[in-house]
Amino acid sequence: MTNLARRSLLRAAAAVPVASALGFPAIVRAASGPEFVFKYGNNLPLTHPLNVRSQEAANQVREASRGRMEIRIFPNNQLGGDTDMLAQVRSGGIEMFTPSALVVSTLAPSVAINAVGFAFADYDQVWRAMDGKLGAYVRAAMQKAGLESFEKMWDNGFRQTTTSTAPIVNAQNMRGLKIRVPVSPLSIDMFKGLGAAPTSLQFSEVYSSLQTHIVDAQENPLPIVQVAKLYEVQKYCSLTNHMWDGYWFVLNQRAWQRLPKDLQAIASDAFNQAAIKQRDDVRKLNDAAVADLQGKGLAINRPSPDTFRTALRQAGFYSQWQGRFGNEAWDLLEQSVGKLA
Ligand code: X2X
Repeated sequence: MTNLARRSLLRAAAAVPVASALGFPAIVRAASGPEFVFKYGNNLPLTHPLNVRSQEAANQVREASRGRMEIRIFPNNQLGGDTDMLAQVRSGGIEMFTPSALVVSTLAPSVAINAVGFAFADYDQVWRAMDGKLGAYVRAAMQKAGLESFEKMWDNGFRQTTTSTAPIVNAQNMRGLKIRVPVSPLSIDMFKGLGAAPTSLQFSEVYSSLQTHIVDAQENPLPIVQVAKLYEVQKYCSLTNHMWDGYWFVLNQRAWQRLPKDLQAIASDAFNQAAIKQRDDVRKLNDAAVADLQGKGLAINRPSPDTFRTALRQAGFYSQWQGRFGNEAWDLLEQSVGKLA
């Protein structure tokens, strides 16, 4: 071997972490790149805790797999809207996606059960259900629809209602309200049950639709109102807490099954640990969000849930969705939140 070649090899060896340099394959892997590259798409701005913590998890996977597995993140609808990314993760165009349960329900209706209107009263109830039997039930339904998922849901939050017209003080104020909702049959049904005029739009279209008054209202957790700057095109924020929404970290089934078991374990551990940290991030954001959004000009009010629940019962919303979800899922939900219908 010439001196030049020896010096080049030594420089390459020096560039690889010592622990890896002891095993020749690490140098070969570093040169040849990862064995598995997963593309992960989501619909949130880079600053949302979902992106912050998933990047940490991706870094952990790269380190723990010694470069064998790499996860490339495409945030903020870079790969298209929710509907596009859901189709891509099913087909294998991408390997990972974090749809709201509301959006996955277009594939498997029971997945939206965590979003039943005014069901969960607080996060204790949410995590007892979603980290327990109800979450396991939903994951099995997604698996039947061809989607694997990590055990721990990521938090989107309790959804609140913003408008450009008037505050929402009671269910009566919902009547005729032109409100945007995600691409979600349950969301459409719930707001129709309240007498509103809901329109399903991709999240990427929300800001411009509010700005041009295609719709006068939207509903989202406060951290989303903050990171998507929706306060710039809305005047009122009514803390309706009308549903809790979470993100499932879903994976293309064939891509997941092709992963060696050790890499499956590394990825699951990294993303489940990141989910718990992200939940705490969202809780802290929510604690500070009301004051922050008031400072940005939103008028905040806190309506009582009573008139909304009564309106939904009178519209037959709970009994109708108990029928759609089926008694097994509905009973699991009521074990956490009490009687709804
Ligand atoms: O589309 C929405 O409203 C959002 C961002 O909350 C979801 O991903 C469902």
